[in-house]
Amino acid sequence: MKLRTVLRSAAAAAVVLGGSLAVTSSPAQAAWTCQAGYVCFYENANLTGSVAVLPELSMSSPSWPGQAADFRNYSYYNGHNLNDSVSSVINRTNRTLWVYEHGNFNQSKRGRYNGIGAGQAFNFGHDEELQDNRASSARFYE
Ligand SMILES: [Ca+2]
Repeated sequence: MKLRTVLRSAAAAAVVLGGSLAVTSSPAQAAWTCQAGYVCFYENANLTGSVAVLPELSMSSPSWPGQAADFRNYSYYNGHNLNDSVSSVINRTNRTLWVYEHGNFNQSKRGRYNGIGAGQAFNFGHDEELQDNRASSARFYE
């Protein structure tokens, strides 16, 4: 009797999971798939949590200057501010993206930075590199 109950609830859980996968089409939801030509920043590691897609860093956008000098001006889809909160990023452009610890690309302050290669997904927080929850600006620069 007890075993049957467990099996029934497991089946119900599988149905619920299948239903949520079918409607994953909005960036407001977890596991947003970053589109080709865009850079997507995520609030949590491994490209999870809320996402921010900055038009300034997306070549397919008309507002492309290739840089975002101050992450305080951006938010994720959940409304949280981008500054000092990014944990992972995927660069789906064909150029290297540079992410900096301070605003204005570390130009007025020494800080850490990381280069994110074309097509690369990256978790911040490696030794000696830009730490988790510290990114404050980003740009393409060759
Ligand atoms: Ca974070």
